[in-house]
Amino acid sequence: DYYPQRKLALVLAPFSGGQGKSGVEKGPEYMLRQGLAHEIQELGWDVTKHEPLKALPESDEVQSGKVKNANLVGEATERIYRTNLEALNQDSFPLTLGGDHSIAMGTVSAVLGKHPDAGLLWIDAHADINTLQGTESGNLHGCPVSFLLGLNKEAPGKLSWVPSKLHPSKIVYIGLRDLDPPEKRIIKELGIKAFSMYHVDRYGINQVIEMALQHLGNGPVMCSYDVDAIDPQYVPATGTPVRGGLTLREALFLVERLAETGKLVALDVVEVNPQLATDDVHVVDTINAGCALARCALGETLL
Ligand code: Z70
Ligand code: MN
Ligand code: MN
Ligand code: MN
Repeated sequence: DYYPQRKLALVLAPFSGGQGKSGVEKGPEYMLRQGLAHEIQELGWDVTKHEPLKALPESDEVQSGKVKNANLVGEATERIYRTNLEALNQDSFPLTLGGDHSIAMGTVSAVLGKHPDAGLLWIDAHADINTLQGTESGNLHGCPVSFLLGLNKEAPGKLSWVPSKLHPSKIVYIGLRDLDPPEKRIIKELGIKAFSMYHVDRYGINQVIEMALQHLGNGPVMCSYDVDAIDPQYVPATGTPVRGGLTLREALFLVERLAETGKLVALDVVEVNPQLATDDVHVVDTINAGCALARCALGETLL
């Protein structure tokens, strides 16, 4: 058990600069309004709230080279990194609420700063492993893994802070179903363990998570959870919904199992975008799913 004192740092990351759709910066606010902080307290955690992106400068950049908002993403992710590393050093579990998935450059780097042997579970419909060369969209939320692995020789502007501490053998994907051709090539070349929705159907979610954990070995585990891994029938309010995803039970089972191992050291819940809902039910379903992921990862459903 990494957190016998049950201290939790709730890190709000209302950030949208890694992609083009506004509204994803509203994710933390909606999850808090749902009562998430109180729910976590009721699970026995001592919760402190952190807002590293307060007074983040307005971006005046349009595009720096091939990717958009490189300086803004660099500034935001470095702040998140510092906040999360400090939390980890004080024996707190960082729960980071996004925001788009570019913020994982900060959250994962912090965990690897504290626990160099940590494994990373990346739950997502997408691999987010595009390089500066390979990205078609120029959206940095499609690139964080390439930065963490050090696949970009020269990081533009303020992105140069990101340390490349992640070894390809220490990341496992679950839920993939929408990859760009260069991403498939990178995953193959580096031999990265990846369970797509095909594997979830073939083996079932229970066996997939066991294989994932076995691959990562015995050290601590971080989970970066993009809610678009879950089928849009349960999580419609997200920037890039892709049909054929995890059921809500499969999605929650994943983090329940992580809680059971006692090896989970940090969690991100990202890409909740309440503004992309077409009705109120969509907002409620999406926010409830995001909050349930956090609670289940913290042991709510364990007996
Ligand atoms: C695409 C890109 C992405 C999330 C979309 C999409 C990446 N591969 N990630 N939505 N969450 O733009 O690089
Ligand atoms: Mn993602
Ligand atoms: Mn995604
Ligand atoms: Mn796509």
